[in-house]
Amino acid sequence: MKINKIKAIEILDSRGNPTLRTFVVLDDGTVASSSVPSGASTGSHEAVELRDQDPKRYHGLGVLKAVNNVNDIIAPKLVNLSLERLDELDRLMIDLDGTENKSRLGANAILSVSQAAVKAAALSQKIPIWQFINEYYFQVVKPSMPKMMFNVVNGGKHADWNFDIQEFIIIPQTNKSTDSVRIGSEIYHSIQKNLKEKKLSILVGDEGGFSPALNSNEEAFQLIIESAKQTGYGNEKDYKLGIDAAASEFFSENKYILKKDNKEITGEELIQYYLEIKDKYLVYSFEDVFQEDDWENWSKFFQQAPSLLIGDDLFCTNINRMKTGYEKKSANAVIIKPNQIGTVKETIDAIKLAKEYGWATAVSHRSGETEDSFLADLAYGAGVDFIKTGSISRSERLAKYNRLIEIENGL
Ligand code: 2PG
Ligand code: MG
Repeated sequence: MKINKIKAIEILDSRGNPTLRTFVVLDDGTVASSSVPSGASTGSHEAVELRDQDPKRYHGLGVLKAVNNVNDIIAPKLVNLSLERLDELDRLMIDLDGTENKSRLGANAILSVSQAAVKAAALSQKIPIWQFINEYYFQVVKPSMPKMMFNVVNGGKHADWNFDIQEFIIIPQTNKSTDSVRIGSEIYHSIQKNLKEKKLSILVGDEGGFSPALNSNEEAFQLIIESAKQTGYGNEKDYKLGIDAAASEFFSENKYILKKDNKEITGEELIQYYLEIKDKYLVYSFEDVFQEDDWENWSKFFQQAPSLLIGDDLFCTNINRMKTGYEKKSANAVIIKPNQIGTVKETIDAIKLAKEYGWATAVSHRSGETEDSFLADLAYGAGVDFIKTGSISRSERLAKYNRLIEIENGL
């Protein structure tokens, strides 16, 4: 099976901003497409998302340059390439780009082709995408259902007015996706009911979680725990709690500024704050709890042993940063986002390295998403521990969870 044609177009993501969808057509008639997401609380070490910067279109956010890079530069090089050599396809695009951070062609351009090619290869072999990923990239790893991380309360840049902490997360303690979504949905609707009773807003943020006007960051935990209890679910027993602080977003001049709590504190004091909420609310998982280059506080906090300390902006799905984190003992888990690095091959390399280190792995969406469910197949096929694709509302989030339900049903 050879590539006959590659064509990218400009579509819109869940925030109504432009992104790419790329189609790959094979010589056996197979057609596959894939779309790329876009972050808001992006790490500064991520591969470059190429935007047009033309103020006359989409406030500068158009992606026509990236679309043209696919159609005019990448496509002519890849047409006629055999998909048996997928690794080579990614390598060719990396070389064609020629920069450290994919700033010439754009990681958005490159990833859209990379993902569409994987989908096309699976489709052409008439096997599920997860199976193709598993067989082609992993051999010894068994596919497995990840635990789901539902971001039921949204703050930070995803609901830009309220909590400093970006995500308040529940993790149902089951690897059965049908049970997991049910627990998530029941708790989500119990939160909604409680908010209504308190005459608080039930409007949702970018990732489908509520963002009510509570008085402190901590009150979000109380709301979740109470709502879950009313539905018969116990903290630590049926679900665990997590946060993604996205702390780079509230770090300024060496201080962490928690506006909601009226606090301007040092990294040392922030550690104490996390230890307090860990004990008080039994918080299990801590993601991006310090600024992305504040290695010192990451390591200090890690020594105080939170159960799960996850680097997202800290690592940016980049094996070089992961190596530094391993040496400095900064974390024991990593967020995996294909668009932070720009190819499927490099994403898989990051997952493999994390497994080698004994770290937990969490495949993640971005706050600007599309209806593409590639991530679900990636998570299952790579046998990662967790998948984080938002709350339990909004179809661009549910597309991934629903796909896992299909996979569980052998579809
Ligand atoms: C995160 C992500 C996804 P964004 O920080 O983990 O939730 O947010 O895509 O805005 O970087
Ligand atoms: Mg994050």
